[in-house]
Amino acid sequence: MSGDGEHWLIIPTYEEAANLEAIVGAVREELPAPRRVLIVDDASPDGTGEIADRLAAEHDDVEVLHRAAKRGLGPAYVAGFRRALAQGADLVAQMDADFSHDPSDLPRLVAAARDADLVLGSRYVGGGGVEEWGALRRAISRAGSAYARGALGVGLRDLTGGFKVFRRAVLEAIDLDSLSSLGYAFQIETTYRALRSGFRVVEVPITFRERRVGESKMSKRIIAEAAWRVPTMRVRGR
Ligand SMILES: Nc1nc2c(ncn2[C@@H]2O[C@H](COP(=O)(O)OP(=O)(O)OP(=O)(O)O)[C@@H](O)[C@H]2O)c(=O)[nH]1
Ligand SMILES: [Mg+2]
Repeated sequence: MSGDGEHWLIIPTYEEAANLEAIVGAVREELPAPRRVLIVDDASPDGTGEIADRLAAEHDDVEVLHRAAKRGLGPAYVAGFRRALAQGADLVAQMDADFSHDPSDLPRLVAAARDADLVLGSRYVGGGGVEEWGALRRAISRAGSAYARGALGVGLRDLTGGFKVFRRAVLEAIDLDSLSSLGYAFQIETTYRALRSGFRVVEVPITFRERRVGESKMSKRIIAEAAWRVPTMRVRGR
């Protein structure tokens, strides 16, 4: 199978035309080989999908999954996970396209997956942090992780982050079909399911930075979704 043993990286994009070429260039330098970079674009109106196609044509290790409409980060990741599994991925990493996640952290996260099943890039363990966020957004993010930690009864510090590395077995075990969360709740739910399935989850410190360019898509709706979904995850998990 073509993808055997490969390190896959999934980058979901919506209106990231200003970031995409630079982030793909950076991750191609940092992600340990053998590698495959999968861009999952939801028909961005700003031409991100066309840039992605050009990058895929230029580089053998880059491919694109086009989705017909913007349907949220969670479903975009599920589609990407399926593609990676179908093609034999061994490790599947995920990160944002906007440089909030530092490509030079990739080797450390991938290395941590040698002794863990799921690696979380974590802002809230020693050595991790957030730059350039105002007090309000910091408070919301920390409160979100604290709330989820309490409600789910888990010890992890950063449950809402989107910089993660999964071993293949985790994605096979967590029933991608029944994941329906769109935003932060999606990140919480995949990690929670991994824990419940008995996988070893570790946190590796990262510094998160404000997006380099482009509009913020964080919304009250995505926060509200996480707030009401977290208790339902626990009930389902019993
Ligand atoms: N395919 C797809 N990608 C998305 C969607 N929503 C967000 N993204 C991408 O997912 C990643 C994280 O989204 P962001 O908009 O950066 O979310 P955030 O980091 O919480 O907020 P800001 O950086 O402030 O906008 C980025 O690479 C986005 O382009 C979506 O509906 N579909
Ligand atoms: Mg962002």
